[in-house]
Amino acid sequence: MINVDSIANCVIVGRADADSVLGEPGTPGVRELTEQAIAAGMPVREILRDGLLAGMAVVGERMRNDEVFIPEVLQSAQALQAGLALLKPLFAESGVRSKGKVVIGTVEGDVHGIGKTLVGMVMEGAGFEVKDLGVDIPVEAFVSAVEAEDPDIVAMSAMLTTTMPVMKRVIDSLDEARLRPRVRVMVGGAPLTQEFADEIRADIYAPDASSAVNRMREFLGVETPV
Ligand code: B1M
Repeated sequence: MINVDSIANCVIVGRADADSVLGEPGTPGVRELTEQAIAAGMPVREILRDGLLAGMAVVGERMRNDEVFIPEVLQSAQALQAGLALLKPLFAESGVRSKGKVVIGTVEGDVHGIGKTLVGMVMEGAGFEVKDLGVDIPVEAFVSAVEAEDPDIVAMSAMLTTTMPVMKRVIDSLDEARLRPRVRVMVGGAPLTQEFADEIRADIYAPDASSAVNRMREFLGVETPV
């Protein structure tokens, strides 16, 4: 019987798989436990929310209190990503036609990529074509990607209060390049608010992955919320 708390605990200690030197030797890591949970029919949402993300929430709290530092947080991020990779195919709706195209990335100066990747995965699962630019993406690279890819939505993530202003620079640059009428701008990330999104003239703000998809569907006039 799989206990979702054991997945959370492995994320907390940074045990990506059974070969990891971190955590309890001889016990499974996130990869094996996630495989077992999937095989046992545990809902993806539960594995994600109560296992992987619950573990990372504890790490975030410990980081805030200076109880863990960058090397430990990186190990936890890698452990979480080992589980996320296994969930990815399960998000996909089979045989759906593209409902729109999204270019997504984390803004310059910010290397937090897990939330952005998750949002992209859920969008893909909901039938959107997603071009993931990665993390620490310069302003000009967002503008060039809009020019080259002609997406319906350009989606930006920021996890640091210090990188939030970069989103406004991207929007201003899209204006200057006269690309703004062609593309909707979506923003998200833990420190953001609707107020901030309004202030920088973003079209869409979403606090999490599923509301990101729902808000995008509303904007593009695509039905069936997730
Ligand atoms: Co950093 N970090 N980190 N970190 N990190 C935070 C964000 C922090 C809140 C930790 C803390 O103090 N408690 C804090 C930010 C404080 C602030 O500015 N308000 C912080 C800090 C300070 C830093 C450094 C500056 C630390 C230092 O060097 N002293 C440094 C900065 C590096 C840089 O970017 N230049 C740093 C580094 C790192 C690591 C590299 C070690 C690692 C990232 C590894 C990686 O991504 N590959 C890391 C991590 C893992 C975290 C925490 C612990 C977890 C983030 C995460 O992945 N969460 C984080 C604390 C926390 O958030 N609890 C923290 C899981 C993820 C699924 O959630 O990213 O929130 P999240 O995404 C959600 C929503 O936010 C939303 O949907 C997602 C899914 O529901 N969302 C969107 C995200 N993007 C969206 C886009 C959308 C819509 C919704 O539309 C486009």
